[in-house]
Amino acid sequence: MTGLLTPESRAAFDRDGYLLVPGLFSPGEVGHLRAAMEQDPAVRDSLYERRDAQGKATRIALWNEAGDSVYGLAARSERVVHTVAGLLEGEVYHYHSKLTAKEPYEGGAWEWHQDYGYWYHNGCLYPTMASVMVALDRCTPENGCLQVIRGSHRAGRINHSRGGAAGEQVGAELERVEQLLSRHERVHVAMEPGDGLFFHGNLMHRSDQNRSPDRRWTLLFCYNRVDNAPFVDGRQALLQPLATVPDDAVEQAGVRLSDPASMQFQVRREHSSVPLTTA
Ligand SMILES: O=C(O)CCC(=O)C(=O)O
Repeated sequence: MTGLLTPESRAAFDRDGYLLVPGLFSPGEVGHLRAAMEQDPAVRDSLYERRDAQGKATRIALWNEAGDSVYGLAARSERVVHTVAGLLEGEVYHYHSKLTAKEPYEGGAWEWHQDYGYWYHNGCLYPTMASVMVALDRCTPENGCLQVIRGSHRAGRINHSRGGAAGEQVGAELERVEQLLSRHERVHVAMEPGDGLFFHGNLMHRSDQNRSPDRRWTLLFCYNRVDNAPFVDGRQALLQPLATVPDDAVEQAGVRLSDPASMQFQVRREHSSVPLTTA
């Protein structure tokens, strides 16, 4: 099963480490996803903040179980899951999902990192892992769209550490990031609501502060290959079968919220009390 892939897009992912799929979700579907994120009390109650090097906070909510909410169905939709399985060349399961929220003028930066730079420490042996970023709002260089270093996934995993230039965040070794930037193109990935960015676990990425009046929220669905399940127990999701749903499930569900008891939201001490904006 290859989902939305063609031989050309498959080759582009291998070369670049990412693949942008315009209109992965329709305007109606992304409307449901956005409304669910704005209304779901479980999402709001689990939001926490990560300060960047300049002390500006970017906000995140994270849950391990995909579940039956409209955003769980999107994470389980055939178009997404089969595409990720095609890119990673094997059966995948849902690793976790996240909302990353940058409020107008307030939202902080994400410092350079690779997702596998974190996930390695959760006991995943291989970088056969990928994320799908779905734009809930328009994402532009001004409001802090994702930036990627094209082809950087081919450098393999780079060491990450907390603090210093990464603020409260865990950032990649800067000397290596600079070397990557001197050899590869840095791309600002502008996205319209509903666009999907598939990217490899070793792709180096970051995003700037939101210095604009426009909110920037994105949903991220993350996957691991079934044969790469963590070899240690931790708070991250262990292997669970991923039941895919037909592509029309998202439209059919409407603004269906989560059942927090079964979703395993991560709640942190540094819970965010700042009110959320609605777009
Ligand atoms: O939302 C963003 O700009 C980046 C989020 C990210 O890189 C992450 O959650 O690992």
